[in-house]
Amino acid sequence: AQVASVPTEPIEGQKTGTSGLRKKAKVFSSGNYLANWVQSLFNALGDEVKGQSIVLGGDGRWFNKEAAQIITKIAAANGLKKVYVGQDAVLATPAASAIIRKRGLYGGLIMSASHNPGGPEEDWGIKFNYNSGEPAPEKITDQIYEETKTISEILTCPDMPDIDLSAVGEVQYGDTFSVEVISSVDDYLELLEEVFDFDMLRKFLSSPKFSFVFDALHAVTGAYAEPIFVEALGGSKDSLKNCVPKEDFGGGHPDPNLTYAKELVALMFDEGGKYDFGAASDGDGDRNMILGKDFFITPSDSVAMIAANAQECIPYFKDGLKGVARSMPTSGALDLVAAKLGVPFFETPTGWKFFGNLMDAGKCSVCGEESFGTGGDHVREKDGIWAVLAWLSILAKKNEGATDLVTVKDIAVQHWNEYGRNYFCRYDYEGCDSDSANKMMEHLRTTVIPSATEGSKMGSFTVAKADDFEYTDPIDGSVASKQGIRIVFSDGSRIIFRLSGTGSSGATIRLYIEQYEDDKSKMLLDAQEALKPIIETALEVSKLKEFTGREKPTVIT
Ligand code: VG1
Ligand code: CO
Repeated sequence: AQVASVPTEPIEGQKTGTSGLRKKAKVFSSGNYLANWVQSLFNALGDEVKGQSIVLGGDGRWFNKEAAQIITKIAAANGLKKVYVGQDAVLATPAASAIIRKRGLYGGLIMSASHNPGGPEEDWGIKFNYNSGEPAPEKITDQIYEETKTISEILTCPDMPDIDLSAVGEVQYGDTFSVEVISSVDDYLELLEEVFDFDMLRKFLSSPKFSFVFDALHAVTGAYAEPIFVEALGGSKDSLKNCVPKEDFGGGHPDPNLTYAKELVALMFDEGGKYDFGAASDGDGDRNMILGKDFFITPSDSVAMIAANAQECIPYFKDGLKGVARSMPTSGALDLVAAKLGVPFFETPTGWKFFGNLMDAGKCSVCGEESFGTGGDHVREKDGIWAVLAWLSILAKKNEGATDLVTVKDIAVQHWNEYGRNYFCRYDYEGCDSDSANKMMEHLRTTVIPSATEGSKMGSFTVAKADDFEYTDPIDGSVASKQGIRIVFSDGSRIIFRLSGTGSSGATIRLYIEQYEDDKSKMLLDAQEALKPIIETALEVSKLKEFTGREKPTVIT
């Protein structure tokens, strides 16, 4: 195809956040906004990307199909050899990661703003994943941002016909470029079949004593739920809720937590709960929420419980775990499991990109974040359906030979009795004024941290240390600083403040609270009750109300 150079000018603010570039869909879909970023990406990658193959797909939100046409034409003009596209431009984030790894691709582009709402009035996003399937490291995202500041032309192939995204198969454009539309599901499902014991799962899902429900929140895992839970695992179709993906996610907020997954929460909690197991996933299929009957598993506990049971219940881990990792704000439940298993443990900044190096180096098998992200080293992204299958595997195994159903709650309570319980919760203050939020962080950094010396008192707590979290990657030595204000107390309780890096406007303050309890009589308290004193202390020292005018968080998870 004929290459054309289209003049353009830099657009401000095209800086990658925690997970790709996210803005209002209106912004992305107007003028050269998307094209500028994509061209900047190829400029940043330089000669290395020429002649290479990438994968392209997304979470099915509004503008993805048009974006796929724009991106493919720019890819062709920039000398790529081939673009694999998920059918209908659909690929869950972990599926894209799986495809990069399986097919040995140079990388991939994922069109998603994840759990942010979709539609013409809502959010859009894009990110680049590199050759082991991992979100691009900061070295690359920083370079892309530099390129966006000086970009002057976009290379594209305006005469190239649009791809038929619905037809699986390869189409050649000229001598040097082709596009292959591939199944959104096949590669990913094959990988899951290698990781888990599908025979065991099939048997368990058909057992009359067990019932489950999966809610795709009208988002991308809707495209995966039937082929995986029903066709491959023999589950009932009635178990699938909201599994027809929609461009606006049915007007909802595709975030699997107790606030936004209302329908599922009602099914699992009202009148004592209708199902034994319930799960949901987010916009792009990398997050998960795990529920038992009338019972919530916090993501921080989930990763710890999966790690503790992995070797026994999941064939992929039959030789044991190489190591485990969690993001800094995630509770210390996983640390206790790592110590018991005697495996290496890592604490990384928020965002999945920091786990990739550890996994590539063979130092981490299972990792997780408090933000409903859990995963293993079968891919380099968090993986919602993987987490669901991990929990189903634990349940299936524990129920082998059992007369009464061993429940999600039974597994959790047994875990807490063994390790103690890390009570945890997160308060989100969404849509704050950016200046006020920054001022509060500055207050914490310059006033609170310096005065929080070892042994000093904060409310009824004694400070052990306070800092602004900094991470040195043990593999490549790169340093990420200012990753969250952390106040750790002598009993291991923690207060953490950070600003979100995934929003499309304003500022979101996240407050994370953790308190450890090993008194066996206190394993089943209400988390909000158990954490009340420390939450009050956090709000007091941060002066959050004064700075933001907010009486209450918008979301509690
Ligand atoms: C949030 C979460 C973080 C997660 C990120 C991407 O980031 O806190 O743990 O990795 O979203 O998840 P932030 O910067 O807003 O706190 V997803 O499912 O939106 O790709
Ligand atoms: Co997501």
